[in-house]
Amino acid sequence: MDRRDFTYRLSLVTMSSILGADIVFGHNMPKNYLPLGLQDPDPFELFHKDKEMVVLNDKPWNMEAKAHLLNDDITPNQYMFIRNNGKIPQNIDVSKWTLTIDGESVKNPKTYTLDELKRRFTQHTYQLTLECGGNGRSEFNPPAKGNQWTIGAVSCAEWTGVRLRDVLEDVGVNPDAVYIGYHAADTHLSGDPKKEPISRGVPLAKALQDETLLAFSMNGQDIPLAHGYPLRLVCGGWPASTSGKWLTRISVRNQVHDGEKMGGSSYRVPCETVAPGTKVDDENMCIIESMPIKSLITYPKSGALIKQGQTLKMNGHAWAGELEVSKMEYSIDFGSTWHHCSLKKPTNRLAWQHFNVTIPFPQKGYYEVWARATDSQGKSQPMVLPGWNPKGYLNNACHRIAVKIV
Ligand SMILES: Nc1nc2c(c(=O)[nH]1)N[C@H]1C(S)=C(S)[C@@H](COP(=O)(O)O)O[C@H]1N2
Ligand SMILES: [Mo]
Repeated sequence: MDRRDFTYRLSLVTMSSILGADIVFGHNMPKNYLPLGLQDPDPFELFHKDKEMVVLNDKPWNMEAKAHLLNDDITPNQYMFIRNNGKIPQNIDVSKWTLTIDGESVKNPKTYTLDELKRRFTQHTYQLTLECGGNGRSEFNPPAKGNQWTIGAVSCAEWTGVRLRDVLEDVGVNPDAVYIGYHAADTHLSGDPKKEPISRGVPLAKALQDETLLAFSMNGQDIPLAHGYPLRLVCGGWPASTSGKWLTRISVRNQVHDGEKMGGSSYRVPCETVAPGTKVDDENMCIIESMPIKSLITYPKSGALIKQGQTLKMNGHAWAGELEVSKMEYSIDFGSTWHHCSLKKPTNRLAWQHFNVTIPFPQKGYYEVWARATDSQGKSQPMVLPGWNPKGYLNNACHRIAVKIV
């Protein structure tokens, strides 16, 4: 995001709230003057993020969590990763925000104000897991270009909104509809207004699920600016790139949506496994749909020291895209033997599930605790790395922590 653009024409009130203090002689400032205190805003303050979050990029903003920051059952904003492809929209006027539903396969295209969406349709709340398709990219070899996410591009917040299905029913969808595509208010990094930074979508069946929301609240409050204020599509369990932020338009398509980042190697992987480094033609690449089984140890931090004779209480979350997690195990002998963790049911479909376990250790020394989840179809996380792909997507390898018994 261009910081100058961002502060251009901000009101005194907004500037004061970003600065955290009244601008006492603010009325004397020349028009479009940028106070020094706003010239290089601290991203942690700007987005209300915890100082332990890791900034991967500032143009556009990309930020990830560390494993131990994700310990809450429901992810609060300060620990939620940010993945932007373009510039965050500026000077948003909620009273003028609209959502248009159009496309080849819509019977009666319509435009709704935010107020109409809230009033006319029943509101629903779900906890929904959003993981960037590129989470874990940094582990692949040969390396893949793009943000070098480690393990922290995942969240599970509580989203409130109306069902996309209910709104699609209101406009009427033709029988030839197969896909929906989103359009949003963020702008391309080049500044070219004709280019969209990203415009992805999902097959109609996913769009019609109960949990697919047009959301206007996150964790009981307005969605934070970086996460799509004031309206966002949320498709839990799928690559988070399908959850369009700053949503202005949804097109109901009679073909697979062909928006920005739907083709080439974007959010697509080789349809068949390939050897690391293989060049794969576009026609042999398939769109990522449901995310694979994965888990994260969120307590303790890697490097924990434990006194001999004491046990370790460990906990974390597991998620499985469209599926449920059916088993959670850990190993302290580098994957040779596995033991059960206790695993909770999800609060709702597509929410991550919480696990915990108390681990005894046989003697003093260095250990690694590995965690492995299995989904309801019997698929487990790979112990080291899953199949290589050109853009480094879908790394669902077991998470591990180091532990010393002293
Ligand atoms: N309009 C818009 N929506 C977007 C993006 C974007 O750049 N612009 N990024 C997508 C990607 S790639 C991801 S991983 C998620 C990140 O959501 P978050 O920043 O709220 O964590 O938003 C998705 N929705
Ligand atoms: Mo992403």
